Amino acid sequence: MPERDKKKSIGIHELYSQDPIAADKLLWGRETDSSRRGFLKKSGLLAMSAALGGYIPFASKMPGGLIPAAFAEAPEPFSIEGKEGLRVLNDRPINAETPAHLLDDDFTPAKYFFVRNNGLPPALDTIGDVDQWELEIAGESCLKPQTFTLAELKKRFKHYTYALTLECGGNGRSEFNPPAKGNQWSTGAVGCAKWTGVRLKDVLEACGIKDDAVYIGYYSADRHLSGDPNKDAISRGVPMHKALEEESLIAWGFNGEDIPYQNGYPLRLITAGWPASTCGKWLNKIVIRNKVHDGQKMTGQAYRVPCEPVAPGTKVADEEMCIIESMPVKSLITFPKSGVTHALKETFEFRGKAWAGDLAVKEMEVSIDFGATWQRAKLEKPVNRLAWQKWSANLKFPEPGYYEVWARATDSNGKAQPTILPGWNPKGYLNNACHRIAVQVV
Ligand SMILES: Nc1nc2c(c(=O)[nH]1)N[C@H]1C(S)=C(S)[C@@H](COP(=O)(O)O)O[C@H]1N2
Ligand SMILES: [Mo]
Repeated sequence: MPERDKKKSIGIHELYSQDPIAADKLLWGRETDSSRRGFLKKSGLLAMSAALGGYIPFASKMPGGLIPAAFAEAPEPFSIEGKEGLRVLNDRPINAETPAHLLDDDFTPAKYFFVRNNGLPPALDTIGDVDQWELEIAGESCLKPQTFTLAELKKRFKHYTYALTLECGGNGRSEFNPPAKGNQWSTGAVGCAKWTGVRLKDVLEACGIKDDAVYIGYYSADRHLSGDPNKDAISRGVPMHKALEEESLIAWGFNGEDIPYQNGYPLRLITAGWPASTCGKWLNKIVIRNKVHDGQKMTGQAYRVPCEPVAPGTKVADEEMCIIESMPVKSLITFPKSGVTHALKETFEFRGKAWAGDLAVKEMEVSIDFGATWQRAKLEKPVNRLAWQKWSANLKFPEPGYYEVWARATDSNGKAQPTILPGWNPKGYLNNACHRIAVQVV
């Protein structure tokens, strides 16, 4: 490629990654201030239209400081055994998220299911014969502690299969400001697969639950990053009422096959609708506790948010942080891929997924004018409780130009996703802001 063309191909995207303030200045004619709308100077508007490849019909409605979705995505090289097309955020431990357009399947295939590891997974060759994999049930509130092999679990208890949505509590963290430490997930720490296993409830009841039981906790075969063999990477849990739900499973099956290695092969806990950190992978022990489980990442500030809302940047004492329970309502546009070019005359079908933690989604809407007006989308029922729901909307655009399609879900309690950002919190959890994609209409 000639030197001159190379230079030209360094787009606004690279500029954003190298110098976001300069990029903002170029696009917006000023430094970022997200509090105003319709501030675009003529020169900034022209520069932005040129960079986006077209006139922006709803420019006056664009919130100030908004980075157009067309620039906000960056594909990166990738290689994790058994995975494809994921965006790798970290390789020690492995953390990789799924681009929205790869979540278009009804149920997320193994190769696209995100990976969030806190430590070092057990080496495959140490897992050995999975029929002999052991699960111990114990804890101070367990009447008859017992150990089952995977073969015994399968033989002794009834099997159940449910489509269950798993989302990391930190999904969306990258948008918080001031930034929160941790994996900078954009939208892709979520997936919905058909999990097969036995009900946690049946196994716990077979081992006897004492009257004073309040919580369960899991222990797993992965190890802490420090390499300390006695330190858990993570050991979390849920209150008894969540543990005893119909859909809480001890699972070995994933879309009819073994659970993928990075997702917890051969056995994992599934308590869907809550932060996926409650779903222990490479599961080898469950304890029934007479107090809130106090394992690794249950205490301090991990997986907790301020009990009362705080101003961005506030330091919050541990006692004022509350454990995250059900995840909030959220949705994704999974088709088309952001950046699509579309002919003006045709109606175009947009589609995606929506979920709402322990609740169902009752309404789905889309906007083509930066959230100024909304149109109702078609929303399907979940295949079972705690499975994500499919939605679709046929859209027409008034004239050629750069658009964004925004999607907004409302849960069965009437709570809708925020259009820009929900409450800031120190660890950057629970960002359920509306997903948006870029669309060029020509
Ligand atoms: N044993 C174990 N279980 C674990 C984790 C882990 O690191 N080790 N990560 C948790 C977190 S924080 C999340 S978000 C989910 C991720 O599940 P996935 O990697 O299958 O997508 O697993 C949870 N269970
Ligand atoms: Mo997570």
